[in-house]
Amino acid sequence: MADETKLNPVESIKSESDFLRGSILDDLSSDSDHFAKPNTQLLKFHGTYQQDNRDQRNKKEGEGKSSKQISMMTRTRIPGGRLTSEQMIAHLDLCDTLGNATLKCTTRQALQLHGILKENLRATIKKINDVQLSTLAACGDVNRNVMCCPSPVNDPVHQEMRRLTDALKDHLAPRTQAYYELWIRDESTGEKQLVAGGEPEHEPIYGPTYLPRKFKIAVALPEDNCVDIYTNDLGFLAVIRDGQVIGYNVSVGGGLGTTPSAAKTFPALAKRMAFVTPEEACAVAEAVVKVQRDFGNRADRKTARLKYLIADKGLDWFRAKVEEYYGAALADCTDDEVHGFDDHLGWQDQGDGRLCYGWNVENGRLYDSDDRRWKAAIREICSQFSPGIHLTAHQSILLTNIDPEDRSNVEAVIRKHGLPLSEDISTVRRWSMACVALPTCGLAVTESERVLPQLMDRLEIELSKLGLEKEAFTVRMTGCPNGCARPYNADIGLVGKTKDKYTIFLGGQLLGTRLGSIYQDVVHFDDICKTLTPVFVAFKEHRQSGESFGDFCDRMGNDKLHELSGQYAEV
Ligand code: SRM
Ligand code: SF4
Repeated sequence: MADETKLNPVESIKSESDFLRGSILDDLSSDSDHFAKPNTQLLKFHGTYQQDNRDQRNKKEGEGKSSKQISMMTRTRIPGGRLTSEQMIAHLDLCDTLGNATLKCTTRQALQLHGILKENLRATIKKINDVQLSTLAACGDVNRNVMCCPSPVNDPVHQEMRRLTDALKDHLAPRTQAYYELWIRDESTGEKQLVAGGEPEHEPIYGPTYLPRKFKIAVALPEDNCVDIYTNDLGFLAVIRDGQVIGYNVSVGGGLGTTPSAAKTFPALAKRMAFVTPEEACAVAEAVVKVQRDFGNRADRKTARLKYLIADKGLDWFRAKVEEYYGAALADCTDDEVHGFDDHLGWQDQGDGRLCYGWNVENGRLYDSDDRRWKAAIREICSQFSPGIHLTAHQSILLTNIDPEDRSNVEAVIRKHGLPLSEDISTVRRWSMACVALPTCGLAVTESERVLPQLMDRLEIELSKLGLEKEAFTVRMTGCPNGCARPYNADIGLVGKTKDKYTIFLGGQLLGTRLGSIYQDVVHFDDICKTLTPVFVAFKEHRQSGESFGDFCDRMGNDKLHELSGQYAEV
């Protein structure tokens, strides 16, 4: 058990780092293929993780060698997932020239490059900044990429939500000049500079040790919780009257990471705390961040997220502290609550004479193989039609601002490169997603992204035999219990437990408002489909009219589900 009086070592790395500099600059000029350990903690704030190729690691160990093939992952922060064709092409160029030739659309509407060698890291980050994007605060103990519904509709509601997303991103951005010095400034210009006005550097919101842990925000609307608002530390759910956003219901303390062996850890959905007007939202977000900064656990990183502070002290205490920091009492939440979810896939009218195409990218991975050429297709679409690119929280892409006359031309490019249209994909695959896991993620205990497509092949057959192929439910897989593909509130969550084996969670919900519970533990990958099939039969036989798969599993409860599926497994 962590000593609650002793600060976690990451805290001194932060406090001694001179606002996130550490000795990264020295490491950058050395010949070594990797960064020193303390600097790897600081690099996260700059949007970079040091990783090693786990496939290669196994191979080398087999040959009796231990050397690792080290490279960096860089994550570009893209508020609300909105970027231009040029910015997308710049990332494709980078993955081809300096990365591992793939690009990952993440579950938080960002982009990740993998396989960047240390010697190319500066050029990579510089190029991302050259196209007006940034990796600063994409990772680390700060507010990260702010999520927002990616719909391109330009009504007052979406405009206001986009305004708030950008305002939160700016308001909570780290102020350190370290990022500029390390990655952007011309190397030849010499010494560290003081910020404008010659003032010593400081972080007005975070302070020198930043937050105890990562911090995540999402902005959603009741009819469309596509960003999974309640899995975030802080959520803003739009309250709409007469077509205008009059304010937001603020939720606090969501987070999914858990360590099954540590009972003190758990996934949690955020709790609804208060109502704020659009004008109050940024200042209240700052107050929430500051309360977590001052009272969050800095001894034990396993229990340092905001959800543990709220579980420990209670929501009433937390709200009172936020009001104290904000300087005024807050109003109570309105009755407005999440009641819909849109994955935005397929053709949609933007409402301004233009079209948007929601394009399903399986598990968010863009690559070119002999028969499927994602990168080539996107390049061609971006160069020819110059659409806006909006990334969804389900690892997919919306192509926006398409001239209706180009609809069939866009489809033709997609097909030409061997790719399915969203309309060609089965419902179960459309609603599935997997985290990165092997070979790059250092925390993975099982495969995820690389095996989910095979499981989908099997589930498609079984669901169609049962006539359930049109049922919409979420299947989300992760390679460890950290929950990066948000499996715990999915209808079916598959969580890597130990080599090739998964814990199956059932009973979450498409709307993202309920956590599932463990149905069966330590199931081999090859047995997942045959474990789930009797539950599908039970669902078909005993569901109530219109009931979703997750709702059915939740209503039945685990004992009854096992009893029923036991009967059907024998048939
Ligand atoms: Fe995550 C750590 C990938 C969304 C919870 N996550 C990691 C790391 C950086 C592994 C590490 O620490 O060494 C993974 C990098 C793998 C790689 O090779 O790229 C990683 N997380 C991802 C992404 C790329 C998954 C994906 O396939 O899309 C997502 C990037 C989002 C982004 O653009 O910012 C990603 N991670 C999430 C989410 C979902 C969300 O935020 O909506 C969660 C659950 C929500 C939450 O935060 O609780 C999530 N990731 C974690 C955790 C557990 C945190 C905790 O409180 O315990 C870790 C481990 C940690 O922080 O110690 C983690
Ligand atoms: Fe890695 Fe685990 Fe996150 Fe998957 S869930 S990307 S295995 S940390």
